[in-house]
Amino acid sequence: MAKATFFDNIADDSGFRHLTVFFNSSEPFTFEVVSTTKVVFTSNDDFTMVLDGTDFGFDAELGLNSGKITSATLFNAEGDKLASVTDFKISAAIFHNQLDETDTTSAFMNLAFKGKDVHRASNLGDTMFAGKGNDRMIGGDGVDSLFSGRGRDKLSGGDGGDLFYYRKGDGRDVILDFDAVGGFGEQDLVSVDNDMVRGATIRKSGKSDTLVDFGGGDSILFKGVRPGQIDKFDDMFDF
Ligand SMILES: [Ca+2]
Ligand SMILES: [Ca+2]
Ligand SMILES: [Ca+2]
Repeated sequence: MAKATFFDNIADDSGFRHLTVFFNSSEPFTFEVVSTTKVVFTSNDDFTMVLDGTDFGFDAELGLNSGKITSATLFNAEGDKLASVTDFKISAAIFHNQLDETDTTSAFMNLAFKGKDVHRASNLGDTMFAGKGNDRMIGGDGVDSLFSGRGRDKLSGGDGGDLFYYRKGDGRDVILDFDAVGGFGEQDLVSVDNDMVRGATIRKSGKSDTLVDFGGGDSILFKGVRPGQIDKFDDMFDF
């Protein structure tokens, strides 16, 4: 189970920044094998990602070619800790191959977050991806963007109007603290395909919850929300 923790806002204006920039082969970075247990990646704007692990081996042609990565810590140019990912184990060689092959930002995250993870936001607006598996995502203050992905996920946005991204096949998710009433800066929203919204049914679940069922095994349970508080075209749309 990976644990991802954000200490400071790592997103830039595009919303997808430094946790991913290292893993995008279009972005220049350098890396140094400090020891058999430590590798440091440095981006062109001097952010660093420290990978800790075991038995790292390096080959001049193949690059990082052996060992396991067990934690990743991200720092800004001033050395402030921005985020950490711990409690996982991925092959350094597989990870390194992904760096060469992928044109996406998500090689590391696909590998590290494929199981059951816990993602915890900072008190600024964070963008978090949980990938596959039955994950737990915990937002903080600010506008958080939660991409919970496949699996039965348990989600909390925390204070502030948060954005929950939901796609076909994402499974039976639960939002523990959805604010459907809103008020300035507090309204939470679900981004979901407009066709899915049109086909959705809304019903009461248990004593005080609301189930929005998209069919095909896809649903969101809104804990502590009454059915009358969910206007599907107001709380849920594709954005
Ligand atoms: Ca996951
Ligand atoms: Ca899910
Ligand atoms: Ca919220």
